[in-house]
Amino acid sequence: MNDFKQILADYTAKFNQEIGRFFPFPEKSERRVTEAMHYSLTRGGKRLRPFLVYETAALFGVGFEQSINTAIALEMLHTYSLIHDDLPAMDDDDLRRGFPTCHKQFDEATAIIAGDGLLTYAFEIMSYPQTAPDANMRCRLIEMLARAAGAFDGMVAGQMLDLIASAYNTSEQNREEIIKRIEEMKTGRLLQYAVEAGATLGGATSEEAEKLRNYSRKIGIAFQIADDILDATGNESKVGKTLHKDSQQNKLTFISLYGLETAKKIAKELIHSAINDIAVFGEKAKNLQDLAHYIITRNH
Ligand code: GRG
Repeated sequence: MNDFKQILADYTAKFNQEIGRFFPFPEKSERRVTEAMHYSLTRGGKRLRPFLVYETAALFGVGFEQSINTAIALEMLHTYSLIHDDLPAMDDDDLRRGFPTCHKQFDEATAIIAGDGLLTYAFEIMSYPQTAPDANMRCRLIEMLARAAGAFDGMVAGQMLDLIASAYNTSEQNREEIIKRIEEMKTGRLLQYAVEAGATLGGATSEEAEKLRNYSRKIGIAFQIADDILDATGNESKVGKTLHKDSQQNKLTFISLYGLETAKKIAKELIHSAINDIAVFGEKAKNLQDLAHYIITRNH
């Protein structure tokens, strides 16, 4: 596992070095928005989604340079969602990744447009020929990203359902369904996109893509359970954000549904099964398997 942490740290350092070349910072008054975009993108972040893109594409012999645009675009889109989620109208957070949130560092209006800027820029980057030389493949990657992030069963839909779910007064069975839908859309879809994009860049067969999709669905749920556990029991300085918000805001979570111990058990079983799903790729899938394990053992 220590080896894996080093592998992730090495990837993160390499990924972070690439960010600069996407930020020209024009000498114009409006550069404040690019500064805010860059600020949020470069203050911490585990880079799990980029790493998933890279490692999945690498299963098929695709190198760092060929996956970096997709990886950066996805991290930009993820960062936009965090900036907007932290706003007073949503989760109202002062701390993100151990630093002041974008609206605290700049101001609310700047944070809104910095999120918009990152979302838009993500799609611009996806359209560059360097993202994938084949235009049809680029189109497919862009459509998949838009769907994963969007309002029809995507991340935006998940956020909407999350915002209104605490008002629901429904049966246990419905609560379970609602939580699963929220998490699948809000957190799961971008993680799934990371793996599907890697598989697309690598030209995976439909059987290979299916194995990877199963893996990504399972790690997505386990990731959310781990996030809920960190919110309930984590160390605020390590996690880098304000904790215990789920219970304060009466959020539906896997812990509120199953209790802490059962939630931990479910996460472990999911990870075990996800690791099995990609065993067919042999030794090449070791980093993806270690990542699955890391997801439920991380402390931030
Ligand atoms: C505003 C449209 C819109 C969507 C927001 C992602 C999201 C939807 C809200 C974030 C709330 C939250 C804490 C979700 C739990 C899962 C999650 C996305 C955690 C953060 O991801 P990490 O742990 O973060 O990969 P880092 O900082 O490492 O990138």
